[in-house]
Amino acid sequence: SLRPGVITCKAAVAYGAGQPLVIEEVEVSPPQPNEIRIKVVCTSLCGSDVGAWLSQSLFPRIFGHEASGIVESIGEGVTEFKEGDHVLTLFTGECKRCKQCTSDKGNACQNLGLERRGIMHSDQKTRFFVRGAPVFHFCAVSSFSEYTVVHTGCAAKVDLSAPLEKICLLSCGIASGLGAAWNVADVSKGSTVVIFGLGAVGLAAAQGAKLRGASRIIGVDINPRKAEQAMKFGVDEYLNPKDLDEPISQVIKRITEGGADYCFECTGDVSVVTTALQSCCDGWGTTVTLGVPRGKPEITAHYGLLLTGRTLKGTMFGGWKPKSDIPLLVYRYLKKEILVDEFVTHDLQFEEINKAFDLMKGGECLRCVIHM
Ligand code: CXF
Ligand code: ZN
Repeated sequence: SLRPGVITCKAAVAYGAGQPLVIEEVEVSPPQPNEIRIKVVCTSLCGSDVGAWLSQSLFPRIFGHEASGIVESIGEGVTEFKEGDHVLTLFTGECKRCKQCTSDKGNACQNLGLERRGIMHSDQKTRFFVRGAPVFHFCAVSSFSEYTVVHTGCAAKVDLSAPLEKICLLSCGIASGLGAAWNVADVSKGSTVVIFGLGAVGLAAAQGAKLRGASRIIGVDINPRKAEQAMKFGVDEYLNPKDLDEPISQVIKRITEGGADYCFECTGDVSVVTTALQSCCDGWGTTVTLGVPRGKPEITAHYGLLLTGRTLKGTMFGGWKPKSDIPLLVYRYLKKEILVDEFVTHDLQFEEINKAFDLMKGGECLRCVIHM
């Protein structure tokens, strides 16, 4: 006998670091005040899901934070969404009231920002249960479930005509890369850009730089297979640090006459932050970090790199105001101004979700879209 409003459905539950997910029946609580319950339609796998699965210790847990879906039911006080609305989930939300949300300078919402404890923002509880025991959330989204509950501030309503099996990519990775180039670096026409890490996020940053008129985009990755598809996203030249017998920053400084205008760190290896700073030019060279480190998060660099005028900028979700801006990015996709479909390298059924984890771990995909 279920509590009123509870539904049961299938979810992929992680029971331990690096252990294959188990698809099983979960109970999903009804949406609480200011929450909505979503029927997840598609969810793509992001490197951060794999990173957290491999390195964190909060289990059992339902991962997934890059998703599209349809509103199934709404909680008390919800006026902004109705059953049937199409939404993208937001791993970092927007309350529209706090100091961050009311400033146009940033997007780190103080109420609905990145949730790291595996619970819901509003009551510090979970909405998932397996055999009566609570299951932790991920980023207050947990999209590896046929149904999930999110705060209204952690969902963006999108155009009904937009294909949910593609726009799920705009829920995290692709939006983050484009935003890093446009909002954070503000790449200018004719500039030289270096992208460290040619996964989906790095290639989205490359696309953003290209659309701004960058004249030279150099892609760097230790996996030569990453070079294959890089050109269609704007990368002009590929460098593999493993093929070089001098430091990559030295090569970049030489071929760019002193360093790049902009570098983007999209690997999550903190030592690459230093390399990126060393690869941008004196005076105005700017490094933007997008990668999410799995291990030791400390960075080190010679202070002289800053004394000579470089800037190091961090970003979360490409600086986008998630609820306000993401629907507009969906329109830009519908108008064919940005590439999204091209990032989908694999379409998988929900039952095959562990294959998506293997592909991401092995650096063999850009984005796997999981169809629920
Ligand atoms: C990440 C940011 C760091 C924690 C997990 C989610 N964002 C997107 O991938
Ligand atoms: Zn992500």
